[in-house]
Amino acid sequence: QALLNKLADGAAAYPIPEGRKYEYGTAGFRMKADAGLDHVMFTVGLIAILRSKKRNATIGIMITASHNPAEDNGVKLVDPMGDMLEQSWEGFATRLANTPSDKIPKAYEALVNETLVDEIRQLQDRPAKVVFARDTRASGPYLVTALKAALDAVGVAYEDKGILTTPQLHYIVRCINTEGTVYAFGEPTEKGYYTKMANAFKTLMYGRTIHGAITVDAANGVGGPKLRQLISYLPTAAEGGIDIKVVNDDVLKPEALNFECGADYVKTKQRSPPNLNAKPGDRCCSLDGDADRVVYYYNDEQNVFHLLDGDRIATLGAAFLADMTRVAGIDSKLKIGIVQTAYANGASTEYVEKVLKLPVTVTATGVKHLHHAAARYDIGVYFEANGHGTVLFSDNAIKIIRESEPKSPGQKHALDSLRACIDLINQAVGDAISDMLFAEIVLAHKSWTPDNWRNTYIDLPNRLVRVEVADRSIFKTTDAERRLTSPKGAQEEIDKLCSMYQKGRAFARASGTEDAVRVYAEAHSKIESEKLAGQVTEVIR
Ligand code: NG1
Ligand code: ZN
Repeated sequence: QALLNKLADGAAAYPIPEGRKYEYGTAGFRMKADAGLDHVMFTVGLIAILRSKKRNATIGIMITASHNPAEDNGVKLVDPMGDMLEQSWEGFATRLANTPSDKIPKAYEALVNETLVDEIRQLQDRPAKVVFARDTRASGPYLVTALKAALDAVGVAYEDKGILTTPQLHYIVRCINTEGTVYAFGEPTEKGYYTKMANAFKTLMYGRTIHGAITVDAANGVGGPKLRQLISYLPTAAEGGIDIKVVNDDVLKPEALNFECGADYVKTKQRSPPNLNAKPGDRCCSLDGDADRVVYYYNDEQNVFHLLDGDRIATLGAAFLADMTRVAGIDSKLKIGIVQTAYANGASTEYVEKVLKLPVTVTATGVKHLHHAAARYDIGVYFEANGHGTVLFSDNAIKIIRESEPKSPGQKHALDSLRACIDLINQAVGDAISDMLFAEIVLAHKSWTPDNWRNTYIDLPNRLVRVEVADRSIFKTTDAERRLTSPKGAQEEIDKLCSMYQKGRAFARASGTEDAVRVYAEAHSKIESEKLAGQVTEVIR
């Protein structure tokens, strides 16, 4: 009863604004920071407590709105291994968020009974532990207050990790929960994150040279200061390391965040941030606002802009890892594969299957789907075209890579490199900074320029359209969102249209993050891809 009173008092300060509805979507909860997100924060704190008791582990909470404008914010939960909240719990989070403040004590009690049902007494008495962090948004500290109010009302142990990138928080959660086990992920601190990555980087750079500087656009977000810190742990180019130029790293001017810069800007506008001033051939990349996405790009000698997106990073990384396992003589023991979504360019899929000769799995949009599919390979490389992704090594792969005895200096070098990859790549979640270092290393190993990288395959011209419809919920899909099952007849029409174009491929699906339907089309030429996109838009409108 005392607990219920405390919850009632705490929740009263954070009412739901009139008419507001919340949903835990692909990116957690996300909205204008002052539109009732404080109420959500309070309820998320309670869900984290239940989840922590259920899993008997530390649960993470990340406060960020990623690539959204500065006035937005959001929150998502991190499961014990540093992965996204298990899907079956998203519904609990949504339900509690939509509960008015005065009903929260009763709703919490009901959720205790529902979620901790198995061995109810034991689970309820378990101590809960929560860690949280936020990006650089101005609304962050206030939202932390609302979160703490819930944690204090129940009286659980928590740690405020201050400002971190999303992947850094995921890293710390996984470190805490694996400490002292054979799966120990590292030291659960920010410094531990930098040293683990820097040591792996040094091993991988042995005998290699990175040519020229890499310019990193940090979207004026948390990635800027964090990347600067990492740089202090890395050898410079003169020391056989890397020369990183950080731009757009102003985190003091709130409105600069994601404004005319960042991974989402570059990917959707297909152009470089206007203030970059890179010369032809210079490698550039852009992080998003919480540094879990990265895309590469450069201008060629004719000053034509070329994007090297998530599909490219995936093929680059997979080619390297497949080569290394071959040189190490362990390729027959490991199943390597790539996971993509329907938005992956058809040319990339063909390149993976025909040239790299690796299997491709296609999943629904949203990293949690890709992550789970990648976990079914020994080495699973997953990326969304927008630059969110990573590589997962199975327990079996880690064991084989760690325990294999090299029979030649070449094998030793390959095994050392693979061991270092396991540490360099943030397996908890897609990590822009780690992915960027990985790409730089692979380019150095292959002695590739951005032109070499781009010429591995030529993207099919494509078009992505956002279509406003009266009710997007009528659009139901199957086959990894590539085919519509409803409305009736729509898929047949899309099939007919696709068959009229050389290399024609198109699909329509309801967005999980916006009130719209997205139409994607690709074809042999730019004009055809645009025409196909237009025709499919007509079908669904
Ligand atoms: P939706 O809105 O469901 O298409 C978008 C991105 C996803 C993913 C999520 C989460 C596209 C086409 N879709 O999903 O890749 O990143 O946001 O942020 O880019
Ligand atoms: Zn992000």
